[in-house]
Amino acid sequence: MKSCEVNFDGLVGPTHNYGGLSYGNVASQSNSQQSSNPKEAALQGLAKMKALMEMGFVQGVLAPQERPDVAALRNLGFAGTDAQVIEQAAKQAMPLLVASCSASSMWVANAATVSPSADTADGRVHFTAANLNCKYHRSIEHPTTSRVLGAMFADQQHFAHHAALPAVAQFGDEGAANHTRFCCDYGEAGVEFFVFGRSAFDTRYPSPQKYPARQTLEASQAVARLHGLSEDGVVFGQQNPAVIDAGVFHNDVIAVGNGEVLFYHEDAFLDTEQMLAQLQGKLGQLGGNFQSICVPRSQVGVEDAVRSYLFNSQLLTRPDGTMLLIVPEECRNNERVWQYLQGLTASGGLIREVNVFDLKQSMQNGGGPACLRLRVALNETELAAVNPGVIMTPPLYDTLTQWVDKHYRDSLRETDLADPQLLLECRTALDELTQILKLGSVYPFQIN
Ligand code: SUG
Repeated sequence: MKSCEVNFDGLVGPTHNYGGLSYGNVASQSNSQQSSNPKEAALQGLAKMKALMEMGFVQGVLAPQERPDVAALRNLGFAGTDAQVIEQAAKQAMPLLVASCSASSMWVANAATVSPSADTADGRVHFTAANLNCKYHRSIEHPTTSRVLGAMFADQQHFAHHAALPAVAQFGDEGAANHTRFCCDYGEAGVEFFVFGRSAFDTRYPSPQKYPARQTLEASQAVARLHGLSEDGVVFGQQNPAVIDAGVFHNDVIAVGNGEVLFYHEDAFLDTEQMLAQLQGKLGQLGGNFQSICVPRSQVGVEDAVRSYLFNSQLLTRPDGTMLLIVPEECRNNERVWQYLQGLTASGGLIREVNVFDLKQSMQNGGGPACLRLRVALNETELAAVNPGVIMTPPLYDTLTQWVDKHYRDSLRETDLADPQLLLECRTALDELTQILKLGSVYPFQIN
């Protein structure tokens, strides 16, 4: 049976703004308080989805969340009508209002960890929503994420959904941003590579000194157990704490993998040789030929990697088996990175082509091409069981761009977040979106 990897991209929500909410994420911190353009952000994301669809890849779309999250503000003690809740929060605790307005659910690589059916004990595709508990503004995403994923992948014969792990730092889980799968064919068993930043219970593992390590070993292990993965099909590796301190808050900022290939920076991991040997050995057992492409620090330093988001790229397999790298514009603007990429594609290796996308609105909050997509490998039967409303088609692209044009503002600043009208605009837009994507009722304002 034919299988493929589907990229479900997060649609940027109407409240996209630069809140400076992510300590340890250099772009989020340095663009704090800038004026954002939600309309442009959403259109940039849609342009990427359209381009991939036109290249022949199956492309899906993942809906944004209801913001401001009035229910979250109520849980923090603000009361009255929705407008009063927003007004009080703006007056008494602006940082909480800003957090409740974040459109961060757009970075769907953090929505969940996904294991394809070929890897799992019960032969279903497994999803675990990420608790994202390192940052308050992201920790409020998972209940809606679970409902949206449930509406997209509703057929229980093929899809299994797990609730987010316990919401404590010891089980900090950031989803697929720290998870890569290697395989010969998407429909065959593969090796799932979980990368963690620290261990919560075992002091032998080092931790970063400055910035938080968001993913714990124990969270990754729990996800592997929940998904029913076999020991032979799993490798755990640790991120180099020094790169976390240099701004690599997720592993997908310093490495990306697909098929039999891992593209990574020399400084990305601890015990790199041993980890590569495990990946090679386990994929070898499955008949695969693991290959790694290491970018040496002499050619691209960690700082350039973080600034350009070279590794937050999408590594896609073309029909002829060669690979294509989808990178953000910032890679072309960085001389050393661009020179490296020119050399890479000219070398006759597996990666033959680099495509550049303007995702500046998302990039300014630390979200590149890979952050914006959640990968789900599906066989033909499973693909047919996905809610067809979320699969990108030329008419859906047109409908969504018109929807964005109609509902989104082209400028948003912190003071605008206190406007109760923004909540109404957001709800009106999302209500229409659930009809466009045929999701049913998934938002708090629709179900309470
Ligand atoms: O969690 N930025 C996100 C970026 C997530 C990128 N995802 C991956 N690497 N997969 C984060 O730090 C910034 C929001 C603000 O500051 O307004 C933010 O949440």
